[in-house]
Amino acid sequence: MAKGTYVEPTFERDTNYITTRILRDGSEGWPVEPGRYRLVVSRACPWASRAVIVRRLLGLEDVISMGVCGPTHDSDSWTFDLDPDGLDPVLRIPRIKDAYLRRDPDYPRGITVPAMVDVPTGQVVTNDFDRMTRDFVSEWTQFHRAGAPDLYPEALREEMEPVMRRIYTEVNNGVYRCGFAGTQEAYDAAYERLFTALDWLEQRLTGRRYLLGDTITLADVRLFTTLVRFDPVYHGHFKCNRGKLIELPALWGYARDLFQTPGFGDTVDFTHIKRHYYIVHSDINPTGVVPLGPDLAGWLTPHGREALGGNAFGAGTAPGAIAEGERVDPAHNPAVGPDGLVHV
Ligand SMILES: N[C@@H](CCC(=O)N[C@@H](CS)C(=O)NCC(=O)O)C(=O)O
Repeated sequence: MAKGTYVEPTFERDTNYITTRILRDGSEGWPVEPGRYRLVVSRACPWASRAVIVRRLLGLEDVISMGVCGPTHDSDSWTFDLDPDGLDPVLRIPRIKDAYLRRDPDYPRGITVPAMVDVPTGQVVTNDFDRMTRDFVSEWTQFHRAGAPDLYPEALREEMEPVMRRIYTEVNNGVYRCGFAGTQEAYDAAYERLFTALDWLEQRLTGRRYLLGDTITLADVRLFTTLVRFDPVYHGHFKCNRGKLIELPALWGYARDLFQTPGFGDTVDFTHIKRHYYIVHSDINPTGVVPLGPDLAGWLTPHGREALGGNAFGAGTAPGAIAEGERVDPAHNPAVGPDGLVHV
């Protein structure tokens, strides 16, 4: 999101991306090639977390490496402060901004995650989160693991697109519209829009296991990253407080169902999430105090959604082990064990 938007009456997201695509036919200059690209993320960021989840669901870890920035970027850039020497071990840079400047020395827009970086040249190829995950699905097919789910099934696309669109504008972005509203009127309108959409989703998910029916799709990944942040951050920090996620029975059951599904909860770092929002957004939380709650124990409780039928991976299988360097710190997510997996 662009700097300075905080004081605008109505929050506007910077959606000007570097839109170059990494394609099988290499027609935009960057071909699909195992080992060539590095996905740079922050586990705090909901948009980056989509890419983290999709990469794991599809089993692309061995072909696209991942660099993880610390949760509290400064006004300049996300940094690799979690790495021992403050440098990304592959790109050998301290800030993701450096990869943006390699691509364009006068890069004028927000330095955002997720970003796909070309390792040989050190340049950002794309930071278009929407296209990125779609391309993981359609362009990297040859490198998907055996048993990878079809996250964008041909037969469901027509129904999926408006659902994903509404989730993006009303929910993923809707929470930010509440949080960064600069006037009472803008906030009131944003709050109405958000909870209207959550009521729609509560209804939709009452009779369906997943958003599009019996198996997970990209639409579920997109909704999950907002839901998992709702009670820890959006309810308080962004004033999305008509109620908590845990008070919406279908959405809460659905969120727990996904959380307990390999590839979802095992990517979540609650500590990074809370530190990012409460510390970085000093405009709306000037003290920088990070709340201790909420109690996260509920994420592991039975969700009962099996009764709706369906199965997350359809004809496929769940992703397996997580490489040691990619595990979420168990101190940051009470559901993960030392192997990085969620244990129900
Ligand atoms: N800008 C993208 C999503 C990416 C994004 O906004 N990432 C945030 C973190 S959650 C970011 O990197 N912000 C840094 C900044 O704006 O300085 C969008 O249009 O939705």
